[in-house]
Amino acid sequence: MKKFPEGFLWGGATAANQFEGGWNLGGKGWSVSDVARAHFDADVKDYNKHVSITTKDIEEGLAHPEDEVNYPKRHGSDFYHHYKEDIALMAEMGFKTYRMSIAWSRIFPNGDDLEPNEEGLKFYDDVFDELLKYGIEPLVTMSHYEPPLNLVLNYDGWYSREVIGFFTRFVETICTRYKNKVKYWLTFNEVDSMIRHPYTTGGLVEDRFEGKNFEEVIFQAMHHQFVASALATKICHEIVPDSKVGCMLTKLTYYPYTCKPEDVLAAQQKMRSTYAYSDTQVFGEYPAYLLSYFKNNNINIVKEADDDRIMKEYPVDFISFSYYMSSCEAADKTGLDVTPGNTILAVKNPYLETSQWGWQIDPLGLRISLVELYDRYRKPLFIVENGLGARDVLTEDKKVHDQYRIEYLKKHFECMLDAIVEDGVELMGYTSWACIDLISESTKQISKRYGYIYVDIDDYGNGTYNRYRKDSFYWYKKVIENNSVDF
Ligand code: BGP
Repeated sequence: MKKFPEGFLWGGATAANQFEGGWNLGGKGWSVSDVARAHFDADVKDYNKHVSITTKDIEEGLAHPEDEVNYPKRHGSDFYHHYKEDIALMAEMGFKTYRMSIAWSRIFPNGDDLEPNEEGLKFYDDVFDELLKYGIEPLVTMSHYEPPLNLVLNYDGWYSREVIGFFTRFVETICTRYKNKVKYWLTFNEVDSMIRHPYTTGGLVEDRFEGKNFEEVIFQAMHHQFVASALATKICHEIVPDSKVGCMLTKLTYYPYTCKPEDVLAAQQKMRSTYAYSDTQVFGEYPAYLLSYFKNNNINIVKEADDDRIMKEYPVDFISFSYYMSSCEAADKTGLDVTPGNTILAVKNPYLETSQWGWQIDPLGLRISLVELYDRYRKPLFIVENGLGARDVLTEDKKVHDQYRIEYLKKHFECMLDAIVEDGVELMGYTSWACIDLISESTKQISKRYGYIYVDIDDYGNGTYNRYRKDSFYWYKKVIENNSVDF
């Protein structure tokens, strides 16, 4: 029987902006996610188009503070009031770790405040204490689509250099406060996603940059995040000497559509939409192909004298990533079938099935991704998001028979094992997205469910918020117990 390595960190993942709720409680300020409207996967119709939010969208969001119908993320799954029950359920499944994020606007409601909000700090103290009570190691994302809205409205988000200072103040505050409780940290969730959704990741609203090259704006903001991420790593290591800090990528695997060399080249180039970010954060400098891209596209990044040194001196300790799907790439995509993907429009692979949302299911692609990343970087890897979004049905006796999810996960776990045992990949752990149902990022609805635990609300936030164990709950518990998928 093949087993996972001893000490393998099994667990689950969520993010405050989709799960926590309590958006206006305990002194929390508005975050970008509190006013973000739904953008459906199907809206991404162009291969290179990003998902945009306008100033008008934000104004509408601000004008309707009680609007639960359009802004379900404000209430999430109400972890804010359910954390004890939720953590007890995680413990029942045998979790070794739990990935969550700290909502920046709960600690610094406006982002630029001089003093942190004590009530916010206390909330996460309570959450971490509860986790540690069960021996569950917290894995904390510092920023998961949660820049405080004030930083958008008064600073233009991460485009402003000043935001680096606000972020490092936040990092210093949370590292100091939780230094005896949290050892594993991630800086920016899916750091590469700014190019696909500049608003949620970078607080960039396109219509505020009229007359500017918006791609240059995005890369400037990105540069600030790279510097901030390196500084966060430095701060974290200084305050918590045994801490491990990782970057977090969207691992989108692209296959050549055919073996025509032009298609192979196209796929190789497309893979840079992930690698540009890991190369920079692991090697501490921009890769040559990205510098060429800047040059050829007249993108001029404004840097300060120390930026290159900072990025070089404080690379990440490990690489974490989300993995949901793969796509194909061709030199000429005219006429090829397409399907929605994780904020991309994917080229359909005739060998793969898709989820109910069109995302292509590809367990072997996970093994391929693990090998690619490990061979390229020789750094420990951590899968911090993977799972199946499905329309689950709660039966009258409050059960969810999600055999399809078990099958999806089993195949992915087998591929992880092969990568470890056959390919020698160093994999620290796995946290499935999302261990408890939460609001989907792309649809802003809960009906795209990922959890082992069902949350009884509908797409408009109506319901009891009761939690129910799905069939996959009992299955995952056994995986963790046996440290294997054979039992
Ligand atoms: C990742 C994000 C998550 C999450 C997940 C699933 O890209 O980091 O926040 O939501 O995708 O996507 P969705 O919710 O759109 O199904």
